[in-house]
Amino acid sequence: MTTTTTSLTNNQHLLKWVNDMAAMCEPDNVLWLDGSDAENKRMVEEALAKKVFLPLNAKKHPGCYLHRSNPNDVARVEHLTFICSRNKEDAGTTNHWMAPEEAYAKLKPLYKASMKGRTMYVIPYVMGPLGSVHSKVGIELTDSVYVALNMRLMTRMGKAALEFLGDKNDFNRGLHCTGDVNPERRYICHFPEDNTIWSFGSGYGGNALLGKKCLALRIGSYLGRTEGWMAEHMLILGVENPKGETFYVAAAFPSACGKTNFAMMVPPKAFAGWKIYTVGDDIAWLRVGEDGRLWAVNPENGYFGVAPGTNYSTNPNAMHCVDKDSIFTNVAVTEDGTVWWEGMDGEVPEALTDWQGRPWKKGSTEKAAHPNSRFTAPAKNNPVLSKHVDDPKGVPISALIFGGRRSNTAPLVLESFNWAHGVFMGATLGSETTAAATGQVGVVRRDPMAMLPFCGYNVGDYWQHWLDMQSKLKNPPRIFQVNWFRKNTDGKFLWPGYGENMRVLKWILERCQGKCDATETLFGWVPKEGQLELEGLAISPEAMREVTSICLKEWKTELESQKAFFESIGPRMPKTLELIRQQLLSLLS
Ligand code: OXD
Ligand code: MN
Repeated sequence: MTTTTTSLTNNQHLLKWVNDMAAMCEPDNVLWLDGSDAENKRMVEEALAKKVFLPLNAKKHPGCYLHRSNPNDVARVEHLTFICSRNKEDAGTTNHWMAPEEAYAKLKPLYKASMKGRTMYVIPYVMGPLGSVHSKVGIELTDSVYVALNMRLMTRMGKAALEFLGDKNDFNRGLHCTGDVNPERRYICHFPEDNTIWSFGSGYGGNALLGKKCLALRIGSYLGRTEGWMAEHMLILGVENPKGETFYVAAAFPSACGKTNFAMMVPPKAFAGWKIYTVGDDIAWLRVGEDGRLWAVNPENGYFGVAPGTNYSTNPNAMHCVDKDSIFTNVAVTEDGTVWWEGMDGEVPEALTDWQGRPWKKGSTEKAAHPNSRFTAPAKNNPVLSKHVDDPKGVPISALIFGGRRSNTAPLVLESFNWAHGVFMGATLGSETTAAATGQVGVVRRDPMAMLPFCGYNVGDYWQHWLDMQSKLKNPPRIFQVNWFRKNTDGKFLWPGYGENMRVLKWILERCQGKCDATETLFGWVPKEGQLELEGLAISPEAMREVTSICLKEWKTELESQKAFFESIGPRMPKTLELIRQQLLSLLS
């Protein structure tokens, strides 16, 4: 028999749905989470008792715990992620599709009695600042204490979310069950028309923390189109100049291309008086304000960042974010119980326990931490957190930036000629793949607006929505394309990246303020010689020339290869974008 703690709400729609789901999953207990500190303490104790959490050195990592996932469950699973719209065409060619009735019928038997002997946690949460028109309520039902504790860090959850919801029926219904973590029985299904998510068989963040990729991006992008706003895979940051003026940009990069690093960047020494403030590191919800500008909120309340490569020189602020009250997933640990991952500061320790709990020795050919090992940290730990992060209005966006991981072709920075050309830049974004999703690493794939795995509807309709937004924007942001990953012929990175990206950001903001003119190329505007602030940067003139160069032969190949991608989108492909492609190509022949 199921026992239920007080439900904390009189919302009949919610009570009925929770009862229906509990009747199907048959948990021993249904536990409504209020978000209090006392509740958190109890749940951490439970996670430790069940060995879902392993203790770390409490002096060095106060309030932090280690989680080791099942080794078959370490990343998002795009091939098992479905958009279950009523019409197949509405999911488009870039998504896996299942008919809603087929998906419900397939998953119901898996959920049936799946929580016997377990607790079903009811997690009410808000994506976005409390009291904001931007924000949305979700309820996640999960049998995973790890998921519940992560959701506590990543969202605004508990009683405040129920108060925000009141008695409305307008909430995302998210059902998550860990099952037996069998990849053969793993499904991440989205039902945009029902505002519902059913996730089964994985405990990994992107598959199981339903507020993040599932609601804030896949369902969010669908809601955005229906309601006239945009959900994007973008960081949001504020830049304060020495005069004390702050400007905001939102930037889309594919997974594991350094969004968290960019969002928390420390400007180089030569930029005395410049400050960066983080609003968000992964997702932006964008709306047109009454002033005709684009305004952004970060729907999340924490960071689920990639650990390897994070250190005190690449991202000191992220290191401070994980100083306390954080969860580490699939990292290695030292003999004294401190966390470790490849790319950490200092010497590689002689001996470690690897991400799977096995002894590891320095010099081993295997990685000690999983390449997609993660930290979950509360935003309030961030030393450079923007003071507007809880502002219901959001922040006004001056520039939108698209960036991929490209060893060739794409120059350091390029400004679009106009909105439609900027949309084209986003639509054709290409990037070399990383470990954030399962599959081959290092091949170029098209990742439009860095949303390929996250767009909850037909990408052709999504691009049209982007194009249509222009008519609503009296003061549109300018659109730029950047590439921090260009390599020389020896395969070495040409640009130092990290904090030095501030130099490019400064130019972008000067362009937005109309402070400088630029050089026109066939594919966009680039900085005039001498315009990029290079003081204090050890980069040779040849490297600078190479990293900003546009090779017509490479661009021809690029534009030609975009043809097949555009054709693959099918009948909903906006003609405007194909015309831009043809026009650019014609300039080369
Ligand atoms: C993420 C991702 O975890 O994009 O943010 O994969
Ligand atoms: Mn992401």
